[in-house]
Amino acid sequence: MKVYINGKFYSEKHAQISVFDHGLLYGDGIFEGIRAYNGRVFKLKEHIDRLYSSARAILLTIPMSPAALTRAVLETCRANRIRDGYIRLVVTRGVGTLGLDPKRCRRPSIIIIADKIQLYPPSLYERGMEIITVPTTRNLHNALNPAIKSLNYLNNILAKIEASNAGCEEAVMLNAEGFVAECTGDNIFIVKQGELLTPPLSAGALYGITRRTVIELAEEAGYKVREPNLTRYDLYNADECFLTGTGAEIVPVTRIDGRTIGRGRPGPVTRELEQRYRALTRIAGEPIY
Ligand code: PXG
Repeated sequence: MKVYINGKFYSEKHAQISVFDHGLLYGDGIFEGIRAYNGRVFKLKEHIDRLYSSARAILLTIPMSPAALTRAVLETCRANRIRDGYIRLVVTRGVGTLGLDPKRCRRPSIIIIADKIQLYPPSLYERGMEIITVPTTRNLHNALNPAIKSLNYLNNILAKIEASNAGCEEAVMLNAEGFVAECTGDNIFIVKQGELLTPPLSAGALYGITRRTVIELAEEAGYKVREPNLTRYDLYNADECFLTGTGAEIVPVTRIDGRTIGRGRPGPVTRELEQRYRALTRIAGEPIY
């Protein structure tokens, strides 16, 4: 594997970053998780745009234009002969000193890793996932805004541990008001009487690129999509439920907090959207070669 660090490629063994990098010392940085399908990078522009939006929100100037960074992502895919895979794009505040002050960090570090993707087992997509709401609430907008895809993922990791301790793969995170926000690495949707409902971004979710794509696909397919605040009651009484994310794509959910959702099997709307999403990933994206 060849890893891109600040304009150069390193072997896996030599791909190293300083212990004084504020990405490590303070989680001071941002990232994107991107997928390649069939020799194309899916939704690359959207991921690059979100990375620059995260950077702006934390006052980090990426020392490279979006066009140059796009070229670096494609070059990293080529260097690793990627046709289908997973790309992790990381920008840290850079090497500084012990002490929070980001002014001590002279230059942000840019890292690009292109690897194989680790997927959930196929049986999970066939049968559906069981999820649980957890005690750890989503970060407040005024603390660490959930729209920032920062290197500080402890909020999500704590929720993931809580789900895992309860024998579940994913956690539903509520916001401080008790409304549904999202899961630890996925957005959440329900289907109710033929309509698609997903929490508004103001409820405390990442501006998910898969979420947006699924909304567009659903509207094309003739479904009405709304973004109201949702409570756990709405989840329990849904006809169908599914999660969306770059890594997971569309995951059917069949049990929430011990309640069976719909008929306890992945529903027809979820299946239709899965098919439409898969069809899009086969043809769309930025060509690598
Ligand atoms: N919410 C959170 C908190 C996320 O981290 C999503 C929603 C879905 O967003 P996208 O834009 O991907 O549809 C994410 C994305 C991983 C991994 O390695 C995690 C994500 C994406 C890719 C890989 O677990 N999270």
